[in-house]
Amino acid sequence: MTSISERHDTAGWQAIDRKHFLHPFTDTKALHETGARIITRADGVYLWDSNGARLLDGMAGLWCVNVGYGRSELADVAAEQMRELPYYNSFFKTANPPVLALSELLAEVTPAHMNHVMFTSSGSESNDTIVRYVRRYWDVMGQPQRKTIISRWQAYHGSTVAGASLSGMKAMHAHGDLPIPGIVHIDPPYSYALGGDLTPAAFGLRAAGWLEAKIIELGADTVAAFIGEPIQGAGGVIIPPATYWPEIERICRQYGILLIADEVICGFGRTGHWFGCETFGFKPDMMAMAKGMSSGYLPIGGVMVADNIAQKMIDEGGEFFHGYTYSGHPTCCAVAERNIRIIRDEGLVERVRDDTGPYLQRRWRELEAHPLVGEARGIGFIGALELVRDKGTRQRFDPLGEVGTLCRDFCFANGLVMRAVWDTLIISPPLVMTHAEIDELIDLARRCLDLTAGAVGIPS
Ligand code: PXG
Repeated sequence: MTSISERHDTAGWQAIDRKHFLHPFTDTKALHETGARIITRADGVYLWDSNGARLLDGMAGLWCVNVGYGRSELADVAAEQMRELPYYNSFFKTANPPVLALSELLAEVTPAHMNHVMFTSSGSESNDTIVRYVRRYWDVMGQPQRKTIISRWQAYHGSTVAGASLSGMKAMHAHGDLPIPGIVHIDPPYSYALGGDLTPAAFGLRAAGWLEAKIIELGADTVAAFIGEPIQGAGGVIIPPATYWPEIERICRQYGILLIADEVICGFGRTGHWFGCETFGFKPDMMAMAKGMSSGYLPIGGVMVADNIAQKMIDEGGEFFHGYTYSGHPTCCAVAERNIRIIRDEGLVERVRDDTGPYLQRRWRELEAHPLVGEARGIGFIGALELVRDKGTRQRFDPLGEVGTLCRDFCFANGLVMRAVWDTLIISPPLVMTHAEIDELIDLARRCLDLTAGAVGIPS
């Protein structure tokens, strides 16, 4: 049997795309003018398109292919599990071996105080689950007036109704009358944009103070939780100063509100620890997970719950009326379990922490010398470049986003996948990337920065 990708050539696939396929987050009319890029295969850190062009994948798919492409053991595990038990649910007092093996392994790799997990099929579903669980928890605690969840502008927590409400993207809110009631936002710890002349340490405390101010404004006994990505990914790789998260944790404890970490991007090694909360030194009450949990090989997500909260809900909560057809899907769980064992057994987290992460960060910061780059920042295997008109004053291009898109398009045309968030270029490569591949990434990025500078008339 020939593979699906051999059925049509590029033009044939693009014709079907125009006729039938509505892409996520896409101006469909504009896409129809250029035609979609058709990705047909991948191996290691590389992708190939239907014209045979090779791309170095600086984004690990969409922040998720942590173990890299072409892991035949994951394909084998999926095939074996599909033959044995492709699907069964976990409702009505049932479970299956893969969901239990994965639950046990997650308890091992997540922070020590978290030992219970609910499963979902995506990061959005994980955050929706958290909204419902948090509100139910406060009901069980006899404080049903604690309903409000505080999030941050430029956060990304998903695209479902609750996920998009938690997200701090105004353009998303405008589609669908969001946020839903009971979700409010504070400014992010975005030093480059908001830090002015403050030292990082002072800015971190100031940004955490915005949470305290919001809690006081709302009335502490109405606030259920604060949710944040340890590093805000899709909002532009916003890396908080080291003082931020410990102060956020102190404030949450002082006012008795739950602290939720959205680990959908940071989880499973990206920051050089298993979870971003460990990199930044705080202990969340709940964690949203997805993406790197299965390295994207199959859709699966989950919510880890701290022991004291899980125990309260078990002892006093009765039935929690929540769950999905695919919560604990045997095949997805089997693949996720093997994926996490690969990350652990190959020492990928330690490699990113001690070897390739520091190397990538050293090379990445060399790009700050480029005339277009106002700041090159990153931790572990995540990074961002701020493209600005004037480095001295941090003056941005007008209109915002055009130059970022231009640079992103040069990247694609020259064999590199980077993502643009307005004029912030970001990377999140597979955790298996080698030193030589990092060198290739930096060379390609520099070449594309030069092409972008040339196109906007800035000498490089
Ligand atoms: N939380 C975080 C931190 C995310 O980054 C989600 C939740 C939602 O996950 P699902 O699986 O429902 O997509 C995400 C997803 C981008 C981009 O353009 C980022 C995400 C999704 C789509 C696009 O960078 N992150």
